[in-house]
Amino acid sequence: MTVRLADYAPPSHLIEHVDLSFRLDPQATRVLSTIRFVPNPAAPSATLRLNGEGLTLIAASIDDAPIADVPDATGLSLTVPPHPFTFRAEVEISPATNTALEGLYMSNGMYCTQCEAEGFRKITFYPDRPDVMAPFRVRIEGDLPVRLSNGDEVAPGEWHDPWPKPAYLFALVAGDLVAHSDRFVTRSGRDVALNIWVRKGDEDRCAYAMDALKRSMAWDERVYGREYDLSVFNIVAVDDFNMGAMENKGLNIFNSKYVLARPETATDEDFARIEAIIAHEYFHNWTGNRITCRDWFQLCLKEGLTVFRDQQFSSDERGEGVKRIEDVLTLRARQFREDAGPLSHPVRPAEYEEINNFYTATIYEKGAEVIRMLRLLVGPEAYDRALDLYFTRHDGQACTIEDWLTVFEDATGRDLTQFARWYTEAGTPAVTMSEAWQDGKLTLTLTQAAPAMVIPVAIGLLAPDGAEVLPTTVLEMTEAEQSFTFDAPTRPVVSALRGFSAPVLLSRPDAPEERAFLLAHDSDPFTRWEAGRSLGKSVMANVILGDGVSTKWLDALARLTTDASLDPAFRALSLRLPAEDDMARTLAAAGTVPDPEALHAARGRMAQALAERLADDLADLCAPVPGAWSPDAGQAGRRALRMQALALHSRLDGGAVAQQVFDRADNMTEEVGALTALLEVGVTAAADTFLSRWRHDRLVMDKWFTLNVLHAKDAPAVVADLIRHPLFDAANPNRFRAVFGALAANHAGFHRADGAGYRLMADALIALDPVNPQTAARVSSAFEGVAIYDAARQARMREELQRIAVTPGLSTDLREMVARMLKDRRN
Ligand code: B3K
Ligand code: ZN
Repeated sequence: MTVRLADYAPPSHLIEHVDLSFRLDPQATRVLSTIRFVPNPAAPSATLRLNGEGLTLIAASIDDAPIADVPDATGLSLTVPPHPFTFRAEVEISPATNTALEGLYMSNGMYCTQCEAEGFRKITFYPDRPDVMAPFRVRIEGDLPVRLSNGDEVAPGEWHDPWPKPAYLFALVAGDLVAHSDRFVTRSGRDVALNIWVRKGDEDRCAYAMDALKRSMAWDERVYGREYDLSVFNIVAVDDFNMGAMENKGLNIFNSKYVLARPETATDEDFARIEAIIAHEYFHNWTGNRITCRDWFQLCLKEGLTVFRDQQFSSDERGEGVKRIEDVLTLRARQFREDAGPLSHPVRPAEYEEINNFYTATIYEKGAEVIRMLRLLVGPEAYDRALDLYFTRHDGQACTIEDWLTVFEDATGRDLTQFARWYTEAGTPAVTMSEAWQDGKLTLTLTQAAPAMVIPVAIGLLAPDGAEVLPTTVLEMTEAEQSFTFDAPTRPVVSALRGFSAPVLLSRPDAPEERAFLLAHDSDPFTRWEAGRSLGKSVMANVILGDGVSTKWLDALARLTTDASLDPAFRALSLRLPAEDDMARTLAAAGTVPDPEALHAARGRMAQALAERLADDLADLCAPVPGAWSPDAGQAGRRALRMQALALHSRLDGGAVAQQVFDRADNMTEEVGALTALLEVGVTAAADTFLSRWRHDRLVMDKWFTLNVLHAKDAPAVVADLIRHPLFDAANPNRFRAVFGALAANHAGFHRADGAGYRLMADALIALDPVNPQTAARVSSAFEGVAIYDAARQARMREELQRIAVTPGLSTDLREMVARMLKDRRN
């Protein structure tokens, strides 16, 4: 059934209070609910519709009078009195057989929940929509020692959450768990107990997440003036989880992958991601929980804002320039890709079949970009004022994007009617920039297609000696074509879209010399890196056509890589060649059909040429990182550069140095880096060593599965083998993604001409769908690039999508995804 924003209607009833009792049992958990309903004067109705799915109704009553109404497949319709009343129900559910991991389910003997977006209806009958908010009291009966829910614990296994919340923020956990505990005193003096609950044996992997949590709490007080509002904050690590983590009020539930870390088991990237996700979920306490969404179309209200906040936090903690480049890499790899294909949708969509399919890069990452632009346009002080107003005006409410924009209009006096298009228009705007220099004046002309968006284009001007003659200045584009003029006695070089000031595709006349100049001189880290990236892409395009690898590019990159005055993290990022998937889309946008094998070969030739060019410097660059191991950004950057250099070195010595690094590694970053370098040059024995070292560690084994597929010469053959491995478990989302996410990420392997990659992927999705539709639907976006490839590959991909589409009993989740991808017929 299609759900439309235009059909939104307020709830017929509001809730004063909810009381829940759980009698836990793997196959027959009883849930008793007592709900005090009050008619909503804004939408009076004599009937009340409650959502409910897969529930066995034992008994129900209204004001103690038993009801005879019978539930249908999606809920229960009640005839209700015109005054406040109490609804009671007892239902039975079976957490042990809930493999979809939505609602109440079990993971390694522990009970846990996932309710966002619509999982609460699998726990009991309820108006499961975000604009119905209520305080909850929860009692958990059972013999498990640790029983947790939202809010503060009022008696053992009994919890009270005074903050009204929608059902999607409800959580329950029960298990034989141990806590890593600490405290945080808020700036107004509230003493908060902090606990990270894990399975026995994982206690020594919690310290970093705890540290990140305390830094997040302090940062939100300092930067946004937001304090925590309960006396306890619990985090639980769960092995079977469909996504990264969940911001349930006072009880965040995390995929164990984004909590557990020790230097020997987690890479620097894992540490950075843990820090960002811990912050993200914590920040939701204000942007999501205290102020929530009126309906799921407004999802970006909480997600875009919270991603923006976690990006600001990581940027403050780890350094702005490098963080921005990393964020743009993710944005382009995921969101630009999504926006260029059949799954493209606006930041605020107008309709959906299954809301879980809309937890996308567009809602999250583009949603954050829109807020970044807003802040750039109004300035940081006005942004802070608007946010203060947002928190005071809307605390305790379920809001819309209109509410959000109105706050900015009221706080700044600015009209945001045109800016609001960023929320309703799908697709990545294309901007062209041309320049003319005459009579001591430089004129920049910018164009965009209709309808014109508000696009902040940050620029700087550099003199021929590299000195900055115009510091960063924001040009505000509001029309289809606009010119801006600057005094310039000598012709300057334009550094454009500094800091990636807008999520657009900027094209400029091709001028390799200017890009080489910017790569050498630009003071803005993003545009400097971008200059190198676009040079790299044009080199790759030429290499595909049979050219040699440009020596100018090699020289420029070698100079930058060996410039010890530059941040190693920046050098490591610059040394990373454009990804094949990114390059494929770049070629397609320019009208060339990408050939995955040719692309892979070209990238390999560039890496080989780079290794040869840097031969004399690689030994130095591969030298151990000095000092005791620490997860900080400085050391992580040094390790990143070292690992890049090691991969190049392997191309010259067949992996000899990488093997030494692998054998001696005392941290996972270097162990994985060295293994990657070895696999890339075909030394697979190290993968066996890795397996025997780590076979009992589930999170590290996910890495082993991924690396084997990602660096395979013949990914489909490797995947076909791995899914028969005793440690493969399709029902565990981390393991499934470790293999099939990696298959999709191995560009040449997935797109193998005979279609073996497509077939394996489709087989896996068909098999997973009845078990876990959410994860199946998520991974199916592997096919979203369908229309950019040659006719034969397109036909093979469509054949597989079609085969999925006609599978009997397909979930709404996967059906919607496949139908959208099959509609794509642009070629
Ligand atoms: N809000 C959750 C995501 C829920 C996904 C539901 N399919 C995590 C987050 O964004 O913080
Ligand atoms: Zn979020």
